[in-house]
Amino acid sequence: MTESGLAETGLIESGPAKPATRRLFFALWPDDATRNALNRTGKWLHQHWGGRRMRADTLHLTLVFLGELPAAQIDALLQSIQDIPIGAFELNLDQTGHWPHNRIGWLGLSQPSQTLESLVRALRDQLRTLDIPFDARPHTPHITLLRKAPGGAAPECLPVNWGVDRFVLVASNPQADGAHYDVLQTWRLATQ
Ligand code: 2AM
Repeated sequence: MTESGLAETGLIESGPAKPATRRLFFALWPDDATRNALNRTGKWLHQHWGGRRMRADTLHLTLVFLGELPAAQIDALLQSIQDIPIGAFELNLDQTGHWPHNRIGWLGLSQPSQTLESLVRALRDQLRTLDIPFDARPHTPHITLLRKAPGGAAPECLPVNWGVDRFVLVASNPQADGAHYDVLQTWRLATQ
């Protein structure tokens, strides 16, 4: 009898159930200095806009949101995503904002970044080729710093400069204190 068959009969103890799907997204994941700077901006915005601050270890910029993917397909996805021929680049995060419809307080860009858009486009192209569904709505680059924030007048904010040299695939684990994120794999961008 197979192990799972034995588990069903109660002859052996089964381990913790593995999730059938995982909630995934590609993201830019900050280095420690950038994370600290983003977290400082989060604290500052929180003083003005209230709400719930995102934990420092969760701060990221989503590139492509995949949503739930069968766990059995994740290894194939990790092996299939190819390096992207885009060099490391700088993001000047100089724009704060608050969206009343979902009460998110965020940090983003006053000027679009062509390189960031190319990176998102290249990832989307690969996912289409692999026939993996994703959220294809227009990409609005932002780092969520506050949730459930009432908002208010926008305070002056120091910009955060982020030297981007990699992107990651992340799995989200919902928990009582908010989502925890596992970085499953990192792809480096070419340094000049
Ligand atoms: P948000 O911070 O604006 O909510 C994990 O949920 C990450 O994916 C978050 O950064 C979230 O953005 C982003 N995301 C993008 N599209 C999403 C969607 N359709 N549902 C949930 N999260 C989404």
